[in-house]
Amino acid sequence: MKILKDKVAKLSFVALLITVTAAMFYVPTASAHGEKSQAAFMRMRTIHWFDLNWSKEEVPVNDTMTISGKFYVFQGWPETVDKPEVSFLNVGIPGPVFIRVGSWVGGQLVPRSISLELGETYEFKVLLKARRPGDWHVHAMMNVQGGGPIIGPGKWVTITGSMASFVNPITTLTGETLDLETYNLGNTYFWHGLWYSIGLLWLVYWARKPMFVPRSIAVEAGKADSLISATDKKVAMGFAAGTIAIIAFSMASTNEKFPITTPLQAGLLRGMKTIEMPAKTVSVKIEDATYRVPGRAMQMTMTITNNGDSGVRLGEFNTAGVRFLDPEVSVDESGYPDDLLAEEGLTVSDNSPIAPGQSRTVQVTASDAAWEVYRLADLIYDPDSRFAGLLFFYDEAGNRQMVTVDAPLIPSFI
Ligand SMILES: [Cu+2]
Repeated sequence: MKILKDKVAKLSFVALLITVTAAMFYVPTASAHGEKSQAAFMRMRTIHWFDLNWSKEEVPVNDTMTISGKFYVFQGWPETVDKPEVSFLNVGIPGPVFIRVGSWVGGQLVPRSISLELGETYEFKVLLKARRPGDWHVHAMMNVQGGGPIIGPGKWVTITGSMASFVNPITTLTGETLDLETYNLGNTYFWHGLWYSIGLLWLVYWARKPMFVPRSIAVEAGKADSLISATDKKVAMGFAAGTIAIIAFSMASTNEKFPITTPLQAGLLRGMKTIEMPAKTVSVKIEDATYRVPGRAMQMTMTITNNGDSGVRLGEFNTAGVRFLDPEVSVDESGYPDDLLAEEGLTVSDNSPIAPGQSRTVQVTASDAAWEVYRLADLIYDPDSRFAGLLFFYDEAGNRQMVTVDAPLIPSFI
């Protein structure tokens, strides 16, 4: 009996070891970083990112790359997200694995928060400089005050080289060239070290003598005054005067060394330049839209009217960064992230060119694993079952036009 018990104990121990070891070696790679868990309707009804481009997929340390593209600020902004009157164009990366050398909206440098208008389309660019080697999922993103982070599509970018060689030089208006990676570090360490030591010195001065029980007894016996000698008082005065002297002296010498300094530059940037989108010649009416639960697709019945002078075909439906394409009409050449690109995800019941002046009602199905992987299917849990997205139509000459759609999205159960 005892032998059996021992065996069981031994085996359980081995099993435990194997489990722990397996857990240590199992490192799941996260392929999305926050956006999946956000409410689906919020992702579909806030900012639509499109025409995104990551200039490189591999960058050595100290080299730069850009993320550029456009974003449309959806007209039917959700109530629970503050309007993007104070927003900040950010990048979603795990810490400064890149540094942001510059970011622009409509050609204007935007180091500060900006004001965006509902219903407008903007062009943006972010210039990044590689700092830490590794594989990083780089997102464009917008922070909205009172709303939170609105995360754009992310793409994997590899940084090669060594972080030790990273430099961040800058030339000030006083003509000095500095490396922001290390600038002023020694000075910061010195002053913190100095004041910390002075604090310790003060403690050590008193802690040389017995600190607690004898002092407590002396105070209770009414002999508290005997605990602080004349020398103690002198030392205290010395510390006080010394502290004030060091502050006054170092402040003066700092002002002498850096005679020109400015306050922190801050404040909202308004009046951002928008893109004038070409006048729309296609109008779309969503008759109804449904999605199956569970399922990987959504269906729309839409009436498309072509008021232009060239036949048009529907090439793409884009919602929450997921792009559903009809390969007969539109093919991605930008290297868009695979997990968000449904190259053959868009099916139109009749996608022959709609002639000028003609109107046609079609069934459109947007179907891809991304619908489930990016949890757009989780709209079923949202308090507002409405979707929004971008439709891209192409005329015979290949000109593109964007039409925004917005309608209730009704679940159907199997
Ligand atoms: Cu990510």
